[in-house]
Amino acid sequence: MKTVKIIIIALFSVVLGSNSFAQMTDHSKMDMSKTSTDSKMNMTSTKTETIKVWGNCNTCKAHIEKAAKADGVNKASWDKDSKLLTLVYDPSKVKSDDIQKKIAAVGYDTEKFKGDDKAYDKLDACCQYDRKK
Ligand SMILES: [Cu+2]
Repeated sequence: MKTVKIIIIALFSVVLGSNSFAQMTDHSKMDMSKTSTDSKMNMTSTKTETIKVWGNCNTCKAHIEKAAKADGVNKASWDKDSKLLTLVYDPSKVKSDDIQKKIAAVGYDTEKFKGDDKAYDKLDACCQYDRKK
């Protein structure tokens, strides 16, 4: 009878022990999945967008990319042949419209905004692109 009691107690403690162990494991699993979800959210929080920006040459490219670089903009790359600006940015930090406004302010037309006239007039002759109508 004594042995049976000991066995029951032993079994009980094993069950209890494994239970609490299982709980701990669950906890660490939850924490891990939470962390991985968070980092996934961080990864998907950058947005890639392609915007048409009018311009001619490599000087334009330098102007456009410099104007596009801002807080929250990870990448700004303009292609003079396709006239497409590829932006990789964090939409929680910066808006596409604001980036385009900055580009327009240095004289370049974008899809949404017309380049500033005074800034355009000051551009090098090679950069006087055919303006958006
Ligand atoms: Cu140019």
